[in-house]
Parts: sequence; structure tokens; C-alpha cells
Amino acid sequence: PFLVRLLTHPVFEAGGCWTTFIDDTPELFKLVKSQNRAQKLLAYLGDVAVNGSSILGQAGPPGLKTEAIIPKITDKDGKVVDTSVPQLKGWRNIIVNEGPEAFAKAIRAYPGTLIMDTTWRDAHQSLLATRMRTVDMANIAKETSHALANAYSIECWGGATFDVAMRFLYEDPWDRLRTLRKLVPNVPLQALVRGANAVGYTSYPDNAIYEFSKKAVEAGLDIFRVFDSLNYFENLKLGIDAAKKAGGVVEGTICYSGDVADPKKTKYTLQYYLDLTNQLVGEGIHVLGIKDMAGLLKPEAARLLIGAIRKAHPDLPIHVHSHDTAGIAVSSMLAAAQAGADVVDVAIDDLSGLTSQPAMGAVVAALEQSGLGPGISHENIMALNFYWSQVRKLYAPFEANVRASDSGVFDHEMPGGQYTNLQFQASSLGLGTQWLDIKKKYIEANQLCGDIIKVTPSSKVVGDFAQFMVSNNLSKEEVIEQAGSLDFPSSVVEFFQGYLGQPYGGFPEPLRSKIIRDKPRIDARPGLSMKPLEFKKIKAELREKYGNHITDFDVQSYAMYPKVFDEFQTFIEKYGDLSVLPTRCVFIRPAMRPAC
Ligand code: 3PY
Ligand code: ZN
Repeated sequence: PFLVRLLTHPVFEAGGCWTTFIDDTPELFKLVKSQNRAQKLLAYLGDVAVNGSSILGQAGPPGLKTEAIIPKITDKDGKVVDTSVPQLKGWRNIIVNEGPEAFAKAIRAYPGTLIMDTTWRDAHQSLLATRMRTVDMANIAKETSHALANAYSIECWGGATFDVAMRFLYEDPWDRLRTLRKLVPNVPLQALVRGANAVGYTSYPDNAIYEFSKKAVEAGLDIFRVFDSLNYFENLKLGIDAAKKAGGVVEGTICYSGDVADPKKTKYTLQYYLDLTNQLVGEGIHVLGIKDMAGLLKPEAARLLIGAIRKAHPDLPIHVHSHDTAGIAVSSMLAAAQAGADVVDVAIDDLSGLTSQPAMGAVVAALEQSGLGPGISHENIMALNFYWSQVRKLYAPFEANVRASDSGVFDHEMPGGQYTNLQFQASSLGLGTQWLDIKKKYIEANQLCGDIIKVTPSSKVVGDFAQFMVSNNLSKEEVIEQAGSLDFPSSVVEFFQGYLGQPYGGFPEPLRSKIIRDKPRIDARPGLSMKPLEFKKIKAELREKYGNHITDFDVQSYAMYPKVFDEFQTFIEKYGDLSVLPTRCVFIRPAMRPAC
């Protein structure tokens, strides 16, 4: 069957059997593996029926025992749309036919405010520990292509999803992107990339960032939201250049911290953001991203910030992202839109609010009433929501224990994605009752780091530091006094060494020297001193280890997460490709009969 598939493949038939053909068509190899795929999957189902799923760990069972019902999508006349085929009309056509610059111009010219849907990435990263499986997105993807045909983009990739897909879900993140691309050909697909940290927690050699970006476009990505966890321009520049050379739409991004409307907050001022925006514009970004990862942007601050950038850069499309941790994000997104933002981020109602994005239905309704409608029907939002209200129950085991808004976020500034994660980690370390202490220590740890921008991976540094202070019962003053002899978490030491880049305002001294002692210090862009990765050599080694199905995409997975990739390969060698199984058959407690 492999040979037949190879010989009848359209690229092969068109005479395109050049040397990278095998690498570029990984799907051809699926059949080779599939010869005993059923057996492997049966082995998996047998194993989990007896022992329970390792994916589920100690968590309880999913709350949905049947197939989720797929809703009907209607057109503007109320007629039911044929969703057996995806919608073809959408903003992506401009990217494909005319390129990123034309796309940016068209977005800027749109009279309303468009939306990005984060349901497939940030919403489940923030609410469900990033555990959403590809199949649950794919099952509603064609309907989504119709219902959200006028969306600026759908965020479906990057951030923590790359790591979690392999580490916990035993899924290939590249397959996810390819699958969703096929099912949603019309709406641009967007990823969150951490600049020089790509989709990891550390700096990578420059050639890894370039190759990763190139492969992402090949797999179907359109828009890169490129940020740096310290707003360090040198790192940003690299990520922007890599995304641009890959042919993507580049959303150069500033991470928002502090409060531009509060005169007492003097570090991250309006001028600071205007200066950074000017630098990004100088790099030729297509769109400016304003990433309020913790949900600190209040409506008045949004008016000030977006108003000032709009005035300075009338032609620059502005895309605003926030989290609803304090419960303020719907009003802030409306204020941002009224001040001149072109795109705001929302999540489908049932996966919105709290540490996720504001509700799509609420924001769209508010925009409509202000004459800034994004061209999405409320009826269809409700239809999609019907699906997600069922599917969220499948992920009940991963629900965070966050039940109410927390305006304390204006003080601790914890990013939405980290909030739930840190709370979970606090309980698994036996520090659950000290969650309030951790939030307090997070403020002190941030001050010890010099009041830094906090977003992955710099937020992990502050989180680890806070946990360290709580478990060792240390005050800020005690850390300063005893810094020369304390055994700090490695993420904290590496941050002070300069492995993430240079924080705005520099590292606090003498604390830095006391923490890093005689370890190397890096005072420039970390990638500058890193040796390029040898992709050919890595591929040969991986093929030697796992066989010829290893592709250049796999090489990139390995480059980002070598150990996780090895474990993922070992798992699929034993159990095959789990991504084809319905979620209710995968998340199984011991001795629970699979409902499939
Ligand atoms: C990530 O980097 O994963 C984030 O979501 C940051 O907000
Ligand atoms: Zn976010």
C-alpha cells in the first residue's frame, strides 16, 4: 500500500520526486506504521482499561460519555450551510495571493474591529492545562471555517501546545497544524512564538529559530505572534527576522506590564511602549501585537496606550491580547477597539473568562453595538459554543480550581497561563494551602529580579523563585542577606546569568553577582554564543534510533525538546498514533470501561 500511495501521490505524479520528497510528505509513511496500528491501539486500550491512562494521572474521569453533537451553522439568511466541505472565503486568501503586506493593509482598512479566536490555543492553555487534543478541534473545524470565516485568525499553535502535545498527549504538534490547515483553508492560522525561545523555555541557537519558523509555514502556519519574555529587543529582532524569512505574517509583539494610566508605576511607562513600538516598526513588522498576558490592561490604560500608538503609526495594524483574570477584559477590549485597535482576542464563551480570554459572544455583541462589528454572526457563535460546552466536559480532569475573578492580579501580575499552572504545582508540592503566600512571594520575587516583564519563560523564573521563598520560609530581605550561600533554583540562576537575555533596566546588583558566583555571565543576546545545531547529523541519528519515518519536522521537535521527543517516539513505537482515538477513549481511569 505504501508503494501505491507513493506512486499515486499528486506530487510524485507531477514529476516532483526530488530529494526532499520523502521529508515533505510524511503522511506517506502513515500506512507503514498503520500495518499494525490497530493492534497497537488495542494494546493501548487494554492497558488503560486495566491501569488507567498515564495522561489522566490521578485526575478524575471525563464528564462526557458520548460523542459531542455537531451543531448546524447558518448563513446570513438563516439557511443551514453545507459544512461537509470547508468555507473557502476568508482573509487568508489575501495572504496567499498577495502576501503579508497586502494582508496588513486590508486588515487596517476594515471598518470594524476583527477578532482572533484563541479557543484552540490560549484558552485551553489557560483553563485546561493545555490538554486539548487535536481530534476535538478537528471535529468542529469545518463548521468553524464557516462560522468564523471573517475572523482575522484562529490561534491554534505555539506557546505551550508544542511541548504538551508530545509530552502529555503523545501527539505530533506538526500533525495538528497540518490537520487544522486542511480543514480550515480560509481563516489565517496563528501561533504564539517566544522569539529566541521559539516554543521552549530556553534560548536556542539561531539556526534552530530560522529552521523552526520555515517548517511552521510549510506545515500551514500564516501568522507568527513573536514576543520576548523580557521585551529584549535583540531577541525580538531575531524572531521577527526568522518569521519574515519563512514568509509568514509577522506580528511583532510588546508584552504589557505595569499600568500606563497609573503615575505611581514608573518603570513601564507609555513612553517605554512607544519607544519599543518604534523599534519594532523599524524591523518591518506587518502587525503590532500588544500582549497583555496577565490581564492588567484596564480600559483607561487601553485608551491611552492604543490611542498613542494609533496616533504615532496611523497605518500600523494593532492586535490586542488580554486575559480576563480580574474580570475586566471585555471592557478593555471594547476600549482598545474604540481607541483604534484592528483586532482583539476572544475565546468561545464556554472556554472564556477567568484566566482565559474574554467571551467571544460578549465582545462581538459589544462591538456590534458600537458600530465596530467584526462580521461574525452571534447565532453561529452560539452554535459553536454548543459544541464546546459539551467538549469542555471531556476535559473535566484538567479543570483548574479557579472559580472567581482575582483583581489581585493588578499587584502580582501573574500571566493567565501560569496562574492555573502555579496553583496546581503549589498543591502538588504540598503547598496548596499556601497559595496566597505564593501570590505574595511572587510580588517579592519579581522585585528581587528587578521588576521584570513576566511571561514564559521569565514568568517561570519568578514562579520558581516564589515557590523557593515559600518552601524555605524566606523574606525578600533574607534572600538579599543570604544570597551568597542559598541554593537557588536553576531557572533563577540561569536568568541572572543572562541566559534569557537582558531585562529592561538591567540586573539588580550586588544580588546578581551573589547568585551567579563564578558561573559565566552573558551580557549580550544568548544566541550569539551558541553553536548552530547540525540538523543533518541529528536526523541521521534519529533515523538510526527510530527508523526512516523520521522527517525534518521531527528533527525540529527534537531540537526544541530532545528528551520529550525521545519519550514520545518510544510511546508511539509501542502504542501507535493515539490522536485518532476519541478523547473519551483515551482519558480512562483504571478499570473504567472505555465508552467507545
Ligand atoms: C506562552 O508563552 O505559552 C504564553 O501563553 C505566554 O502568555
Ligand atoms: Zn495569553
